[in-house]
Amino acid sequence: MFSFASTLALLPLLAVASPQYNYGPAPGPSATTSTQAAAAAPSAPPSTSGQIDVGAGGNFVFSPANVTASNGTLVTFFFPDGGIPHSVTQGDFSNPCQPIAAQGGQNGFDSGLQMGTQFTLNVTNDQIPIYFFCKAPTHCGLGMVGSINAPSSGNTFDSWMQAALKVGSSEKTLQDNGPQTGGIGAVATAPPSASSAAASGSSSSGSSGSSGAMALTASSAVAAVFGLAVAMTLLA
Ligand SMILES: *[C@@H]1O[C@H](CO)[C@@H](O)[C@H](O)[C@H]1NC(C)=O
Ligand SMILES: *[C@@H]1O[C@H](CO)[C@@H](O)[C@H](O)[C@H]1NC(C)=O
Ligand SMILES: *[C@@H]1O[C@H](CO)[C@@H](O)[C@H](O)[C@H]1NC(C)=O
Ligand SMILES: [Cu+2]
Repeated sequence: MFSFASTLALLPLLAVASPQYNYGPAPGPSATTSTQAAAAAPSAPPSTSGQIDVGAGGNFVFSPANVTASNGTLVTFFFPDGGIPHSVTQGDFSNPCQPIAAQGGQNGFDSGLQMGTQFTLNVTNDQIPIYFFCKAPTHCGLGMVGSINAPSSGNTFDSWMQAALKVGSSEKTLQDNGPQTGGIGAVATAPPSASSAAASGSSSSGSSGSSGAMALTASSAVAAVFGLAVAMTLLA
């Protein structure tokens, strides 16, 4: 008979070994505990109809990181006002952690490195996936990436994240050329402006996406319970 004590001993192992999605925080020593995530969670006002708000920063995440937005929807990124600058830079699925090449004379959007500002995109073609990343050194390779209208198979948000994590520490340091308006599939019509969210405290967004530290923590708990159930079934 399988003892309760040895089941308990297995728990941490099972939690680590169980499959779980990694929508927001990068794996690794810097992003696995909820206390760290809570201390640095990116914040943005709640989203409303036609307006999606994304926290851009904190523990190297966009929150929510995978959003769905139809034509004319505004997606506003809020950069935290402290310490580490971040960017929202349009990327290319086939070339992670590098700015997308211009298409037909149109460059990708790029907020440039920012702190305490907000940057808004207007979705102009909801039929194409839009991928973005943070160009601050090492952030993309740590998984600071996001998508708008990524497909549910093929070039998904998950595979975009995995591609960035694969670049990892070999990420090339990018030059910051300041804000670039325009964009492909979503356009910035203005450079970043002073953030209206600065005074709103630390309310954490994430209502319209499956990303963020809380989702990760919850999925870890589910994975641990699931792992225990599987182990007891196998060992019974
Ligand atoms: C977003 O872009 C569409 C199409 O170009 C335009 O009609 C709309 O006015 C824009 N929305 C805002 C708030 O600028
Ligand atoms: C959104 O706009 C693009 C570009 O004009 C167009 O190709 C696409 O069909 C529009 N999407 C919908 C749902 O109408
Ligand atoms: C990301 O959002 C798209 C819709 O924009 C959805 O089809 C896809 O399943 C989402 N992916 C994840 C991993 O949540
Ligand atoms: Cu960043």
